[in-house]
Amino acid sequence: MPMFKSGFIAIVGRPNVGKSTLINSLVGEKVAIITPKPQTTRNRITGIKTTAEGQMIFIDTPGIHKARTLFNRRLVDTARGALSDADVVLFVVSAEKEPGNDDDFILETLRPVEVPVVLVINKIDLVTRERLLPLIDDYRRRRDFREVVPTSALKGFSVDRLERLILDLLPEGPKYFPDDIFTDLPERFLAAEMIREKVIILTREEIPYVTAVTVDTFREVEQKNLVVIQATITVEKESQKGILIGKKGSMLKEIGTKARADLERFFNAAVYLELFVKVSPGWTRDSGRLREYGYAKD
Ligand SMILES: Nc1nc2c(ncn2[C@@H]2O[C@H](COP(=O)(O)OP(=O)(O)OP(=O)(O)O)[C@@H](O)[C@H]2O)c(=O)[nH]1
Ligand SMILES: [Mg+2]
Repeated sequence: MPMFKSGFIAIVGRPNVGKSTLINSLVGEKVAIITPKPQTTRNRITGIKTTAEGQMIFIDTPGIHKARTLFNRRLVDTARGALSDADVVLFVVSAEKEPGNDDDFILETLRPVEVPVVLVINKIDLVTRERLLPLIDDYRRRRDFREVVPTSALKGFSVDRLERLILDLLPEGPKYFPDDIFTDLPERFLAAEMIREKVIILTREEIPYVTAVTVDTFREVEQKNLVVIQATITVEKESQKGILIGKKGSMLKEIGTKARADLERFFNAAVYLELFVKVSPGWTRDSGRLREYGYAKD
């Protein structure tokens, strides 16, 4: 019998390059939220894919950048923390962008990493072949990557090829999770993330970056195939609370409607969703409250 392989695959890169889109595409389920705005992901997101040959435990991470604020430093620490457990690292970059300071900073972070590092050049649907080849050379000059795989996580180009490569690189190992499990994240967390995704998509300026979502109630009513969710959206200022609620509650209603549709699909049940908005002045600069909202050091 061929041996079974398993291990952890850390997905790292600058904000907005498509790491979360890639994990969802690799796993075949939406485990990570995706928005057009940078710094969407704030935690380690696990996505598990099991095949006859092996079990791949993907870890999506916050975008790594030269962070100045306490909150952003926490996010970067979370991302770097995922590297220590990894058997394979996917360094994801965008084909649209020249390698920048943040990429060099990430390469610096990756320098001591001894496990295979694969360069994933994502968003190739946005560039021509003429543009891609010099970009590959440019990155190759910065590190001797185990492999370079151009992908489009959005369109699904070369995601199969990447999976094949990962299985080849993983060590022999046990099946850590049952076949049908695709994440180990708690349902409450997944629900909070789906709500946060809608807030980021529907709001502007600083609002996405000062919003935390916590689920206060998550109750399954099995006889009715219903899930009751009460969640609090926290912002830093009264004015931001006003924007989130909107005229006659219109914004909060839209967030609720869109989140509920996603939650119903995800939990395959009817969802009763109730949202509250709270002001917690300066929470993004306060280590105690960062921890309270789920952004502690791992
Ligand atoms: N055209 C194109 N867009 C993509 C591709 N992959 C991701 N995107 C888009 O890029 C944006 C960011 O995608 P995410 O997956 O949230 O990026 P991320 O790297 O996880 O971002 P952070 O969590 O903020 O670090 C979204 O609008 C995606 O739809 C791709 O292959 N092609
Ligand atoms: Mg992300």
